[in-house]
Amino acid sequence: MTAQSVMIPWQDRPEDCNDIMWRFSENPIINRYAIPTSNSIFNSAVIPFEDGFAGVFRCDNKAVQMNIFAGFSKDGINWDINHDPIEMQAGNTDMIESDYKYDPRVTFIEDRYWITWCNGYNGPTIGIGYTFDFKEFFQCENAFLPFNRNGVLFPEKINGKYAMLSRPSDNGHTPFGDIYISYSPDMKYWGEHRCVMKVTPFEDSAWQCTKIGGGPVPIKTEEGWLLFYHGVINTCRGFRYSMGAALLDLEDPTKVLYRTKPYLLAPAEVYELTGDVPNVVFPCAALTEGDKVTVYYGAADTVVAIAFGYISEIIDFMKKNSI
Ligand code: BMA
Repeated sequence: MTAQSVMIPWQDRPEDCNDIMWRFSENPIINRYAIPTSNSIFNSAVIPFEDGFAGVFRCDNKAVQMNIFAGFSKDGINWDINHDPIEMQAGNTDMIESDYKYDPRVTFIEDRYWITWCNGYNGPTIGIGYTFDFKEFFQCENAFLPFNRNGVLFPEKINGKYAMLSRPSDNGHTPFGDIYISYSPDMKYWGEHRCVMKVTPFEDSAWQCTKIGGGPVPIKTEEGWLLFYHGVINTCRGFRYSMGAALLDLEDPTKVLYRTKPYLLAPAEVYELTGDVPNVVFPCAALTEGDKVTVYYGAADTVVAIAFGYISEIIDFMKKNSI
């Protein structure tokens, strides 16, 4: 089980800070050259594991090929990332093609750790795999037809079915995108596709007016599923990726109860403003301990950083500043 015996990484809000979420003073926590072959390490997922944490990391190599790597940490901050990418064995289907893998998410459901990622199969779509130990990995059927990105599983079945958010997209640097939900009885066949959230009108909340996508696995709270997500605006310097949050109904997550009008975190620090792709804050994982939440995000498509908040404050903020 993921029952937590370890403390999540945490730093109290600085005294002079009035923001709902604040950054770790030692960001970034993983630098671009953390393994010998890497050009960049970002948009990665972590989860409590044994007496510490495990993770699935997006490491692009120096040929700029995208792949995912397992890693381990005692404290969630200092990571040992394997030098070789994850090798998949056949899961609930024959081995299927994977030209590349990127932007993983990880969650524990029932008896195993499930991983979703953007899988190269005639263009990007959502790959699914599982592991029990972060040593052996099994690849399942792709969830959707190409093109799709940001496949994010819910951490438990909803009304008896696995549930996953995703963002139908195109084969390039998609200039559109809304968040959908799909259900599956078996992690193989996905259907009942419904729209959850669309981009906002520019006049209402411009940071999320071009495209949005699910971030970390949703966090179950008494009031609903807390979903951190990324929102994008197209500026004269290109796409700018920020982070907001929404609260989805526990029984029917297509019902959006609240959604932040202002962002919670947007590119502002040097490591978010500059890198291989400037102006990117891209959350892919969150750890919780009581009311505390620590969000892991890729910064400028180059490094991994973390930010902190209190779940109750975030929900309160959402209620007062909802679209
Ligand atoms: C998206 C994905 C992400 C990336 C982002 C910003 O389309 O490729 O991996 O962080 O663009 O470049």
